[in-house]
Amino acid sequence: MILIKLGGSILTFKDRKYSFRTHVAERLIKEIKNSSVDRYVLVHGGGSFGHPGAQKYGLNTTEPPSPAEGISRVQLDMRRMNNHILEMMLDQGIWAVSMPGGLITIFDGGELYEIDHEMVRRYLSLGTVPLAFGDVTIDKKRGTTICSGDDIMLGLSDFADRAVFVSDIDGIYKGGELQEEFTEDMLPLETHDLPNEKKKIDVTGGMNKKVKNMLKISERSKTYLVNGEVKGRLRKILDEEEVLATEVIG
Ligand code: IP8
Repeated sequence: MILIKLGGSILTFKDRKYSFRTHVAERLIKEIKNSSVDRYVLVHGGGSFGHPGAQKYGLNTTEPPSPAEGISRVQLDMRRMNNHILEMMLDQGIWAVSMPGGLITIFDGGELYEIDHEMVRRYLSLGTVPLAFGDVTIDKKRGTTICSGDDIMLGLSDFADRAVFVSDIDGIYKGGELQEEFTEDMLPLETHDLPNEKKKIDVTGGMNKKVKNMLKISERSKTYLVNGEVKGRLRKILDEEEVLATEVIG
């Protein structure tokens, strides 16, 4: 099984609320379809659908209680985004099933505590494509928290062969240089290592947190970061062809 995450930064313009990048999303779904990969889970992030509301209602803070209105509204925003992708997949004959992060996970103090592997496995075995996404979820200590797409990637990585993160950068940079391979000793990343970072609202922690998470995933499955803005790169990495990307090695 392959895990593919389409980041919110590629699916939306992060500084314009609810701006879904239909053409980019359609192309990326086609690239997956045209690749040789047939057993996969697709995960997506929140971008300008999930993050502004999560920030507005303080859903990713340790301060209880999370306002019921915020839980409800941010879940709606994420389901709206998810529906765009779900419809696109169905239009291309990919039989995806929606799996809200809020219904397949439980958190404890902001950390993933449990993820419903069985649900994911059973849908996979029916020949469908689980389409999971970042969401508001239940937290044993805080009441609720934000489950990011990256948390879902980590949670499912123990039965994945490969994990591919699709972003809007060519890979991970260190000291101005794109790294073909990234290892733990290269942390932390500094601001100048993060080309697009500053403009964006990201309630789930920024690039250092993402890379740390990828390092953990890479202990279980081969892990890559690839630029989805450039046509063909996602298809190539899925087909294990030579392509510009970073392999994260934990
Ligand atoms: O963009 C965040 O998911 P991410 C989901 O993968 C929400 O961190 C609701 C902000």
